[in-house]
Amino acid sequence: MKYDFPQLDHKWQKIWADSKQFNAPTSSKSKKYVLDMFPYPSGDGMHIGHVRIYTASDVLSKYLMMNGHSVLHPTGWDAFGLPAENYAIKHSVHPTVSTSKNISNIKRQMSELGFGYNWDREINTTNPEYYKWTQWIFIQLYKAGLAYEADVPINWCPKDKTGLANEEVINGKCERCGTLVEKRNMRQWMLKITAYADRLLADLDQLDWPEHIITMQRNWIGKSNGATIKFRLEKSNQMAEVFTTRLDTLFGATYVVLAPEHPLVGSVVSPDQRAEVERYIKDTAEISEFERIAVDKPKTGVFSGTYAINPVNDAKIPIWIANYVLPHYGTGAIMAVPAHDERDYAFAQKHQLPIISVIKSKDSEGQLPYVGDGVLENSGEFNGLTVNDATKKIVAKLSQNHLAELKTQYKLRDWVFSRQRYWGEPIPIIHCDKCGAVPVPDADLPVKLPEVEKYEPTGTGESPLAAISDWVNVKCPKCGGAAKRETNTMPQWAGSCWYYLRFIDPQNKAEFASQALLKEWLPVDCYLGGAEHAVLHLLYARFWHKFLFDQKLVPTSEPFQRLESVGIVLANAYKDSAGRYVHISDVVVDGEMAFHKSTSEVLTVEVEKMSKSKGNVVSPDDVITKFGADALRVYMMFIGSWNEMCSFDIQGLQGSSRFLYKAASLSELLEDKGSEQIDLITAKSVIKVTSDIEKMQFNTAISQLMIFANHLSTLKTINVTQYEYLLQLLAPFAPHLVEELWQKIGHDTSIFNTSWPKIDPKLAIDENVTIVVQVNGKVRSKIIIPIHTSETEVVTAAKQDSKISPLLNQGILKVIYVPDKLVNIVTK
Ligand code: ANZ
Ligand code: ZN
Repeated sequence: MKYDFPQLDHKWQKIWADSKQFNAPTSSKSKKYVLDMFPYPSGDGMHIGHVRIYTASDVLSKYLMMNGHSVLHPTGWDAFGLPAENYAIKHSVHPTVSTSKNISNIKRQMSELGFGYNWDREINTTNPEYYKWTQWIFIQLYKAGLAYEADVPINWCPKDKTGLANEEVINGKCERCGTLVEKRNMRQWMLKITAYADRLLADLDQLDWPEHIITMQRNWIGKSNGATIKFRLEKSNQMAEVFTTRLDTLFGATYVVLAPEHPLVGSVVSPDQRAEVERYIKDTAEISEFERIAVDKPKTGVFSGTYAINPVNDAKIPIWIANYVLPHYGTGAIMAVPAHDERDYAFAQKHQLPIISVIKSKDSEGQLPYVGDGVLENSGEFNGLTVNDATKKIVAKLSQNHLAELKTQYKLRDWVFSRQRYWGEPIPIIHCDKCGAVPVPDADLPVKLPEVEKYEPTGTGESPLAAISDWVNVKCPKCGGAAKRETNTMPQWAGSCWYYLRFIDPQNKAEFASQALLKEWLPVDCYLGGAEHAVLHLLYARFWHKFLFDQKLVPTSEPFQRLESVGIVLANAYKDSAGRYVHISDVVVDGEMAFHKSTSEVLTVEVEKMSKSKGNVVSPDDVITKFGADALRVYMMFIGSWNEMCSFDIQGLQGSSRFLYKAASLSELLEDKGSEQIDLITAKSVIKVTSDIEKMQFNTAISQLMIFANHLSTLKTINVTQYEYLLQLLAPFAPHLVEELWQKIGHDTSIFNTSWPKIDPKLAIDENVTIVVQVNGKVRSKIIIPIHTSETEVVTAAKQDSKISPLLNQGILKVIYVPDKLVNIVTK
């Protein structure tokens, strides 16, 4: 039997589209909101990683529909961002042109994979009707004091006259022209995400999210409970304030470190050390924060020439300047305790500074640094106290003189929200000399992104928008005087901060979404995507959502109740003897061996991330043409546990394709007028596939379907009922082929209008247990019975047992029952 896959696929795709089979639900009764992270419309189309995510959300949606739910399963386009702008600069094509071309390509791919999105809810973040509301939300943030302007230091190239991202600075030089980069304070729009730090942290507990993503958010927010302590400077009345989470180790502080950027550096440095300190600061100015604090990097620093006084014991300790202390965390200064901190220990060893152990425990014997728990030593009056008690007592003592204060510190910083770029949402603010920053009135939204001739930065470091004077110059909405528009745009993360809200009410002209509809559909029940967004999109969206919740504009305090994160898809990369990568289309695989197609050279194989340079990118289009959409869908769900990394392998794909052929060929073995008898494997398959899909364990669901199909293939004839179960269970995974077979066996409506099979769980039980039967505590018999049989049934069976019933003539006093194990009958 042969199926003409592209043709069969297209036939059903057209039928579904015409009948709006998978379109928007009208009622939210028994709703499920299934969302996948909407794509950026890249020129390369969808990659296999997308296919893995979107197939899963599609399987889940189709499954939920067959279970009677109203399923909201929309998608759209996260279309602002640098790639489109860079493409525009290079090819002089307006970003809207390339974006819409890319969108129609990905849309074609999605349709060819049989994805049942609610296309009448499609949104595009670059559409003015959409970003009108992105701007409106920004204005609400501004009015609430959560959007503000500030001067913050950024990397600046004096030759290109533009700001650079950290990633664009290579060894302190501009990546493009090689000029030394300067730090420059630049006016930026900031969002006060730190105001939500505590709630963003606390509410993680109420989410059904993967533990590793929760941990990443927790670490990124980085709450530390500690204290600030003041160290008097020996030669002045000034104080150096440090932040520590280990107040208990104060007696072990053998030096103080200031970040090179610390404002006190100028005044603490002694005249004879000045030159050396200045040299150090200059030499280390360009090192990234990441390298500065890495535990395995050498710890550099320089002595300031002066001393500080430890407030707890008046010890005189040296002040050092070192870049392993960061300027924007805590107070930008630390007390260093080399005996109990790894970085301080490495530094003290390198610069021969004293190391005093102040915490001891059984496990610490002779081990430095010792970072664990214990009791205090070498700490005067506090010796013998536990870490906790000592902390309390030391705070109490020092706070009398205002030298210490408990303090909670977060790693999270406010969000730099402006970009000096063209392809983003204009920030809807007007600057007036008289009135200051004035938000654009609602009636004037959206502030449309104007057409420009050049997308490149203007050379003033401002966005290209600054060059369009008739756009920039406006009247102040407040006083009517001459004013100028803000020319910075929003970062690419803005549009995705609230898109899941717009899907609920995409055409609404009066509000970003109606309150009634939001109440019906929120929260998103299941959100699927990649872990790379763990602390970017997923944190930003939670922040906006909580703000909207506070404004009483959304009914829930969290947007995404359950999150599932996909594992990345690797693939074989082939190398020839010279170590060059060979493109997969030039590789012939024969069993365990791989050869070059034209030279027949034997190739070596390694599993690697897909990339163009390694020649191992698998194109979904190629696979679909050769094997059909269903084989790819089934394979992507079968390839391994969905949350874990997996490796694409053409032989595995062929296996999935064979499985589909087998499932199809079974339709030849159907009984004319079948019985409705359900056998054990059928029953077990219904139970297992159902619970596996609920748990997103698609690979084991497919294994079970394979067992099921194999089983049916061993029968001489198959009753229709059992085969229909197979097709229904397979439908979410292989919708095209299944619809075809469903039609072939005599149905004239879609299989997706049928209800998901339900089975009495008892029919799926094949395990028996041996139950010991006692009479008055003595073992008299054993009975074998299906596991989990009810108490009444077990006891009845025990009483009727041939060895037992003769013993019960006096009548029964009571029965003791231990499930699946024992019945003890006590007679009168
Ligand atoms: C003394 C001490 C003793 C410390 C000890 C640790 C262990 P978290 O948990 O990340 O908040 N620190 C404080 N500010 C810093 C800065 N700006 N740059 C680099 N390091 C800084 O870490 C808090 C600890 O990190 C603080 O507690 C401080 O070192 C250091 F046995 O103080 B600790
Ligand atoms: Zn004004």
